[in-house]
Amino acid sequence: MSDYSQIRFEIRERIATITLNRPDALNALTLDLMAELKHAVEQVNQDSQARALILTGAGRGFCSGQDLKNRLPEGADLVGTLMEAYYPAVEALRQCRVPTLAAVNGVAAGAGFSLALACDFIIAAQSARFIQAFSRIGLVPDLGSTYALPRAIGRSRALRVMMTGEPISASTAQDWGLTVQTVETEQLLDTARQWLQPLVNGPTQALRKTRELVNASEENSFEAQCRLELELQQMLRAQHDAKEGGAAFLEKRQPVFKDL
Ligand code: T3D
Repeated sequence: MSDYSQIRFEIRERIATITLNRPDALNALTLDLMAELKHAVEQVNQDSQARALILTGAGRGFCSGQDLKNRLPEGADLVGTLMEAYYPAVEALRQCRVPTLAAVNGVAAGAGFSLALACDFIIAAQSARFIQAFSRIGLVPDLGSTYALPRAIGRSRALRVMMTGEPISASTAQDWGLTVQTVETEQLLDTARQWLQPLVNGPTQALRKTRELVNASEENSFEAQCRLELELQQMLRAQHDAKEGGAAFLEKRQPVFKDL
């Protein structure tokens, strides 16, 4: 599957970009779109050139969540279908081989907000809005929002925006630490690429293991976490990048990292 119909995909100058591409519906999610998203993330994992991933949306929206004009019928197996068709795409983003950044160009609503939260970082255009739209239509947040949002902005703020459905503006998102930067809409993708440069040049494997450690810390005791840190440290010390990093320090030069 490389002829995508619901997304656009490119890898340029070591950065992969996946653009959700249903602008007329503000990039609402469908089974096909989620299958294409998962496939594209797998392509990134397999491409040794790719050192970072940007997820963004075509047109004026980032993603409006589930396509409300194209839902599973009442009585269908929502759990089975979406765990098979939607969850793997989100999990693929969360486990991506390279650092991931959501460049939120407009509204991110419902499960579209959840998709942004599945990325390591979010940069928002000034036109961005983040809406936990679920309660507005009598549903609970899904696609990982109840996991990721309280961890990102704290329980009270998360409950507030989930229960009220009130939009979070780009400036509030930055104040709350949800986003790492806010930029003019026209500069969003250039800024995202620049922001990612240190990570593109960074030790990809160690960066991925850092994310793995932070995720594991949600469950581990302090002792188990310290042990896991050292296990990963021991593994990394035997790899090219840690040897190169140490040598570059001693030789007073920039390291050239290669490990995938
Ligand atoms: O039941 C299940 O399937 C379980 C799954 C749940 C997961 C979820 O994600 S539930 C949450 C689903 N999403 C929403 O409830 C958000 C719905 N959209 C909105 O509330 C608003 O569109 C926005 C706040 C996102 C943006 O508002 P605005 O005023 O900027 O744009 P608009 O005029 O409402 O929308 C523009 C077009 O996009 C419009 O099409 P039209 O009428 O011009 O042909 C609108 O219908 C379409 N659109 C927007 N969101 C969706 C959508 N079409 C399909 N599905 C959407 N989610």
